[in-house]
Amino acid sequence: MKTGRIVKLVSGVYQVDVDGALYNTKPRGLFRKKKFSPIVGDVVDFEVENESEGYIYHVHERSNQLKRPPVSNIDHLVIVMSAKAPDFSSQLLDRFLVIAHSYALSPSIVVTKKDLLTDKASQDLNERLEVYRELGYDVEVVGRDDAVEQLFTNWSEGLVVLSGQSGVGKSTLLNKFHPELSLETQDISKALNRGRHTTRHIELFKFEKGYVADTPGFSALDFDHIDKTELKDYFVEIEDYGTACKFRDCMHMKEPKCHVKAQVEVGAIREFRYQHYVQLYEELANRKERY
Ligand SMILES: Nc1nc2c(ncn2[C@@H]2O[C@H](COP(=O)(O)OP(=O)(O)OP(=O)(O)O)[C@@H](O)[C@H]2O)c(=O)[nH]1
Ligand SMILES: [Mg+2]
Ligand SMILES: [Zn+2]
Repeated sequence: MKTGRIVKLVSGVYQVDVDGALYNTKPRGLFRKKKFSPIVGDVVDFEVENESEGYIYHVHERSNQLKRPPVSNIDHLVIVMSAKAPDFSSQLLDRFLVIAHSYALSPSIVVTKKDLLTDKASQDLNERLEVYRELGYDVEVVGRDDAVEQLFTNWSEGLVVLSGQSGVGKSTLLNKFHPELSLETQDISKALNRGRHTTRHIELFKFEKGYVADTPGFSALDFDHIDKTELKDYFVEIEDYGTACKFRDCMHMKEPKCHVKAQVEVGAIREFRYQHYVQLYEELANRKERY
């Protein structure tokens, strides 16, 4: 018996890493009966067969799990946005943050392509990002020629997952830090035309002390698991101030004596953050239930 971590899934075969040795394994039939599948990131026990093959018979309990792409036991989620091409959008960032919080992950934020901004635009962006720093997020801004070692030192252990829209430069960041990876990157115009990610599957890359993965971004489907009543908990300041509303189950929409709306009025909660909350709340309330 051996224990290792699933680093890759290719046509039903799970590649498991045990201290640098790779095994091609398959799950035992018992998982199928339970409608349970192992996913990348899982720590598994398996029986070795034919030296480098094996059968998974036990999956260790997951500390967390992203649904799309399926990956588990994430230690650090990094949301990557670009300053330009595609343009920075706080609405998109807020959606990524909601998804991260819905999986109980505390994300950090990296904004790339600073070099494409004029000084003025760079200053404006910094002001917009200051809001997120005040909310407690770690925000870093990098350009093409900036060193990124510093960025990654905080994330050198455990499993680090980079997530973000296509073309923001996730693979480029990883290549800078680990040139030996030589991940495929793509001209942004081509990426947008194709409408899909250059990076399409999830794979964990192993380093001295941990793993790192580059994933495709989220889509609208990724809000499926979020109930509209829990959305308020995923905007940190709304959750904070919300405890002082008159009604315990206040959704901060049209309720009277809403402390959140009062804080928006006085500017303690940014208007744009509240608007993003309201928009998303309405989308979740109006979506068609799928069975
Ligand atoms: N000017 C500039 N271009 C960058 C920077 N980072 C990435 N790029 C370019 O942006 C394009 C897309 O980068 P990728 O690393 O492929 O983006 P990705 O996030 O991995 O995209 P997907 O794999 O499609 O999800 C490439 O042409 C990169 O060279 C940067 O800091 N500055
Ligand atoms: Mg990529
Ligand atoms: Zn309220």
